[in-house]
Amino acid sequence: MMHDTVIRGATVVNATGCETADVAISGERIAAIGPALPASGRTEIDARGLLLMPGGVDSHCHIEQISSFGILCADDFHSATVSAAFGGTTTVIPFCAQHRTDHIPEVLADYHRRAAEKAVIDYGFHLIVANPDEQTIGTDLPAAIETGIRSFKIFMTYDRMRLHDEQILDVLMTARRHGALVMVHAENHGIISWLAGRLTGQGHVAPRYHAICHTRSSEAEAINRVIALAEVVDTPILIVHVSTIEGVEAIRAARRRGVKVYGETCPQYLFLTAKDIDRGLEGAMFCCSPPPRDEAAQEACWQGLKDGALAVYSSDHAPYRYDASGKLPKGDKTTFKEMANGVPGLELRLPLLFSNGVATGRITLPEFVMLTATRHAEIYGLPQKGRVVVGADADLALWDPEREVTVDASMLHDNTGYTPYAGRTLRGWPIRVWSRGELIVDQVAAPGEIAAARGRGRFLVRERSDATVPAGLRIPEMAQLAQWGVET
Ligand code: DUC
Ligand code: ZN
Ligand code: ZN
Repeated sequence: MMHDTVIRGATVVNATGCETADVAISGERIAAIGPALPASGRTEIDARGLLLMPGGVDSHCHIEQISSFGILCADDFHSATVSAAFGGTTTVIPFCAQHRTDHIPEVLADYHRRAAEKAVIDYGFHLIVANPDEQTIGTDLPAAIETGIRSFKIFMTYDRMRLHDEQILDVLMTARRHGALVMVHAENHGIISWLAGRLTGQGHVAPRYHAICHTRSSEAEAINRVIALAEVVDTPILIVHVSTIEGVEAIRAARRRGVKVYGETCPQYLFLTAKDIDRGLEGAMFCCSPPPRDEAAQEACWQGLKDGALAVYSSDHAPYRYDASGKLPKGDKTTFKEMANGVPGLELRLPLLFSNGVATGRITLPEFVMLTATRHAEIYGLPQKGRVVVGADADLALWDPEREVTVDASMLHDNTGYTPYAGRTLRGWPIRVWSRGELIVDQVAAPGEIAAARGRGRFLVRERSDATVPAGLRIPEMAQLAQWGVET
């Protein structure tokens, strides 16, 4: 029997451990794994000295999305997925964004159409819920779940997106009933908008004030509040883009009580600080929400990733150009309240963590795979992704752990036009990437070329995952109601 491809002698890395083995691909799947596989491949690759890992799963990125300010981000489904592939990521889960007056079925149809035309790797969707009215709660969310969109994002801040506590409870209850995960942007709206109003009123409009308004306490308060809400209805939640010591600790403490709350952090909270924002107008290129903090917060995020308080490491790729289309709608008169919020990170997510985590000994190779691929697949219901096992999709990245690359925006494939990580030298780089058995990036034979047709990426119908199953913990009042036979 002949395989399509056999990759020989790499160190194969899974979240469960490493082994030296050959890996055979037939069609779209991994067909065999073992030492010295007897069958040959039409293509044979000598991968001794290299690492073969599951392609990354990036469960938090913004692609061709219109922000609540009406700004379209810089990447479409083609540029974003090409960029992801070059960075060793083979699955993305971006957002379909409902704005307050939008009808969800139309929003979904629109994102589906655009992604199907352009994506070069597989993708799922989360749905941003900005208007949880009866139609949304009773009909549209259950219908979206039926089609494999098993996660929603909600906001506790932003005038045009935020939900009140009662609305959050409605969304949580719907997720509980139908088996979906609620992702939460947790920041206290009042603190941020009150401080921003006072500062802009006094003419303090530079990007550095963005990091001041989004206080650490605003993140901590909102995380604690949404955990309390989730406990009322015993519904799992995932806090996205956690940036503070206090936020990590709130999640850790809740998890110790048995609450099912997952945390996520992102490159900007491990590798940037508020000092990066404090450089005049150019600080806009480092502005995201929540903002990067300080070295102690970076340390807390690393610790959270190590001990499980933070379950996943995602890019939160939110690409906006440093011009009137994104960061500077009013040129050099733009205030920090008017800039688009977000930084790019799809392509460098994995190399940054590899270089600063694995190459420095902070995390192990299996932890790297767990944080960048396997846990995303587990939490978001993608059993065919995130693992190098027989029968899984052949989504693979072959890494050269010694390759050194000095980052420059011109070598990246997204449309942002800058990177917050320019000038850093990273060690470890993905040199070949397969998506469902197709070699789509080959930095050895065809450096810089993408060998993937527009639209080859497939929509992933996601399954219900264990992460969505309620913990079975009742707060005393809800337990009392249950005893009295009162339905909630
Ligand atoms: N939240 C995100 O997840 N990304 C960009 C901006 C924001 O508020
Ligand atoms: Zn957010
Ligand atoms: Zn985001």
